[in-house]
Amino acid sequence: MIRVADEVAGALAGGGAVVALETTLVAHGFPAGEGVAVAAESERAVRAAGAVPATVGVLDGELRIGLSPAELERFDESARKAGPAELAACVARRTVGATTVGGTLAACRVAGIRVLATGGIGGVHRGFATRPDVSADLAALARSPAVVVCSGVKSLLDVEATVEALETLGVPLAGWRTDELPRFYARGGGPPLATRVDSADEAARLAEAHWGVGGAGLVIARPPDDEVDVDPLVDEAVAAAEAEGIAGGAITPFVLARLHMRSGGATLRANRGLVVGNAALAAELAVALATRR
Ligand code: PSU
Ligand code: MN
Repeated sequence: MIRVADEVAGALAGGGAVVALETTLVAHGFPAGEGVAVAAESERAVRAAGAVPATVGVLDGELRIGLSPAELERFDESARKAGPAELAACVARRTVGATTVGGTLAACRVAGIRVLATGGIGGVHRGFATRPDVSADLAALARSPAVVVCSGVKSLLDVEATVEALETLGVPLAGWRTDELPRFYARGGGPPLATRVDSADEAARLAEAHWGVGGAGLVIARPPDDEVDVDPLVDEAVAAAEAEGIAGGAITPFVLARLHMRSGGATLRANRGLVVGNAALAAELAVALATRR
């Protein structure tokens, strides 16, 4: 049921640096075709920093850890979004499963991968008090010993509630060269962060310490290099999703697509830049962890 690509298996066996990458953003976070290009660019960024990329997804009844360029092409918008609760169905029914952060963390646990990169983690959705919707990314973080490098929490979520939920679950949240949580498209503006790391080695020491005291997942939040001010557009897109009755796992792809359209492509460029930048930082961190061992 699980197939680890030879290159990834070799790196793991030799104690080398490996970075897991998710495929939900490939299939559902970008317009058709562009997601695959972003994935390929992320893989190149990981390699340039001296680590091996392990892009994760379900294909032909197997949870695949490490994909060839041809396999990556199969993650188009027809793929099922696969969080921890959908993985088994994708495997059993041989459906193409594009793994979310939570789904990708399952692969990290079985393969022993300690670092994952993404754009933004899922979290507590706005309006959760009347319509509960909390991403399975959070519970997966609580049980997976891995560092997730991201640009904070997507501002279409309830950012403050997400930060509280992470604390409840015992998931440390540290800023990359910042004392304030980035909000995906914006470099700052999120809640203040009690922990900050300024180098890959410092991040590696924080992760090791967390695992050493019995912890599991942790989050390193890196501000995007180029920010775009889209708060009013986010509010509008979230309202449009609600008005059109979009619910559950379809909310994030709907809102992202609408933002890409309404911002004239500005959010697309920002999203692409931050995903690739996070992959590069995750690789540096994976190298630092491998060096310390
Ligand atoms: N970051 C992006 N685009 C995305 C996502 C993150 O830039 O599409 C995805 C991630 O895969 C994350 C998922 O795990 O959204 C969370 O979805 P949900 O809220 O339905 O759990
Ligand atoms: Mn959800």
